[in-house]
Order: sequence, then structure tokens, then C-alpha cells
Amino acid sequence: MYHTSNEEHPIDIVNIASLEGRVKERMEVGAFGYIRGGSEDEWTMKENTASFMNKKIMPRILQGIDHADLSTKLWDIDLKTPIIQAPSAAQGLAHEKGEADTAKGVAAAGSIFSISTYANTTIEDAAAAAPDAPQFFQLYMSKDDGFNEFILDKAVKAGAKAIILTADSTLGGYREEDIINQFQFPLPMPNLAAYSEQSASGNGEGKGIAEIYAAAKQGLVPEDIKKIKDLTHLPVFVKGIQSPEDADLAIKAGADGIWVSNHGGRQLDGGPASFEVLPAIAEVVDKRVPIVFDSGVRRGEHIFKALASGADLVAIGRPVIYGLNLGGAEGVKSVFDHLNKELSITMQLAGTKTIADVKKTKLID
Ligand code: PYR
Repeated sequence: MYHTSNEEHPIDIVNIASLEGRVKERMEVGAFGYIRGGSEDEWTMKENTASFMNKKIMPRILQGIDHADLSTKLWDIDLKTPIIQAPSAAQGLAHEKGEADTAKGVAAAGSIFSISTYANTTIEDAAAAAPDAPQFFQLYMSKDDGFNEFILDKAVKAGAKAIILTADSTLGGYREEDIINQFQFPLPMPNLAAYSEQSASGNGEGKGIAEIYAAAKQGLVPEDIKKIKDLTHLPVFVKGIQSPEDADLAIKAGADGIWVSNHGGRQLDGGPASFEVLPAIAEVVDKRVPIVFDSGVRRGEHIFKALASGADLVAIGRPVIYGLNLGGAEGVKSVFDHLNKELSITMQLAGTKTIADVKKTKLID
């Protein structure tokens, strides 16, 4: 029997980095290792956060800024903040309500929740938990076209506003902590279960991440983007982009959004920090489609720097899961509140009032 949190309350946060230690004390070792861990030496994972210090924000004074306005838009979706939640698998590891509570907390923050193919909550239940809030569906494309049609149909019917095709995980990175802990998912993944008779990975319970990924499509090609668009008639983000060439390839193949990410350093170790590659990608994208950025974001100033480097929205993964574990939906909201507070301070001290102003800011080396 897997023991998880059932707490429902706001959490006190001094800084986002400190949440990890608080969660480590209370979560089962294998689950914590799976959520926290990166691949191999975790070099890329550490660089993700460290690299933000390679650029600086010039403080600007006498700009008449008495408060910051964090509101923004993606397409016709109004958002209270440029911070959104990055899709993350198996949130039942963190809380008994899993993705349903995350969806509620993200909705309370006025932001976008994205549900993973490998969630512990159905797409329908996550949608029902926050019925008026925008949700995206994150697809791990299967080699079984029947599964893709089945799951994408569910996403459309549940009201998803976009599909995120995660393209950097045709197999798992070499994650040593999962090997040491012999980590296997202790809870079923109902999106797989609903189709499990035909699915090679069953419902995910008792499997390691390598076995789950084995059922995904390994040979992803640009034409897969069109396939998803044809099936859903929804905008498609391609997630896992780290090179300008791939950004251009994806847009030419029909992508409606580019999601710059190295999967929080969980996939290719020895690759660049996600923040390092963002400016060159933004240059090639040249505002043809929106850019979401993630990997390593732990501070308001990181969000500011990503926006100033070409991102339209900035996503956070592990911090949301830690907030979920510590306080359920309200804990998730606390994580957004804290990052919004840091971002507001950064914006005001940098002399920027709006997110549009932040995007126009030039960082210094
Ligand atoms: C991960 O383990 O990183 C997934 O995205 C499933």
C-alpha cells in the first residue's frame, strides 16, 4: 500500500528550493527519487538553474513603477500570471487527490494546467476538478495508433485547449536513483488502464519508467505533428525543443507552439542548460508561434530572464509537485503565489510594469 499526503492547506514558503528538503522528509524514498532525480550525473539538471546567473538584470529607477501587472494572454486565453504548470506524470505519488488537486490549485492561480498521458487521474476527472479553467493535454505518442486516437479523443471531449507532444522522451534518460531504488509506479495510470487490453504497458502499475516509455513511439517524425492536428483540430505544442533547427522543423511541420525544455534534466545529460539555448531558438521562431520555456526555474528572476530571452510563458514542474505534496490544491496555489511575489518584486526593481515590458528588456552579460 502506497502512503501519500492528504493535506489541504496553504503552505509557508521562504523560497522554492527549500521545498525539496521538506518533501524528502515525508515522501517514500522511491517516489521522491523519481520526482527529484535527473539523469546520469545530473550535470544538465544543475546547469538548468545555474545558467540563469550567466545573464543579469539591470535595475532601472525613476521609471514611475509603483506595482507590477503580471497578467498576460496565450491566444485568447487570459492568464493572471506568465507562470504555467509543466505536465508531470504520476501525481498520485505526491497526493491522494493527484492531478485533480493540481488542476484546482493551478486554476485558483489563474493559470494553465496540463495533464500527462501518464497521470494518476483521468483526463475527465482533472477537467471536472476545475471546470472553468484552461487545460492542455500532454501526449506521449504511442506506437499503437489506436491508443493515440483513443486518448486524443478523450482530451478533445474533456475540453483540452491544446495538445503538448513531448518529443524528447522516446526512451528514458539513465536515472540512477530509480535504479538504486528499483522504482516501480505503485499506482495505476487510468489513461492507460482505459485502453489496457491493447496497451503493451498495461495500466502502468508495478512498472518502471523504462517499461512505460517502451510502449511509446520511438521513431517520432515531423509528420506526427500533423497527425495530432488532424485528429484533434487543436493547437499542438512540441515540447523538448533545445535547438533552433528543431524549432524551425517543428513549425514548418505545423506546430502551433514551441516548448523549450530539456525535461528538467531528466533526459539527455551533458546537454546545454535550457536557458542557454532559449535566445537562439527565439530568434529562429521569430514570433511565428508562442514559446513556453521550462527546466530549472526556481526564482522570480529566472522567470523574468526567460521572458526577456524570448519566452511567452514559463512553466514549472517539480515545485508544483512539492506544493501538492505539502498542501494539496492550496499548496499548489502557494507555489504560484510565491513565484508571483518574487516576479513582481523583480519587475518593479527592474523598472518594468507589464509582461510586455519584461519581454522588451535586454539582459546584460
Ligand atoms: C518522466 O518521468 O520524466 C516523465 O515524463 C514520465
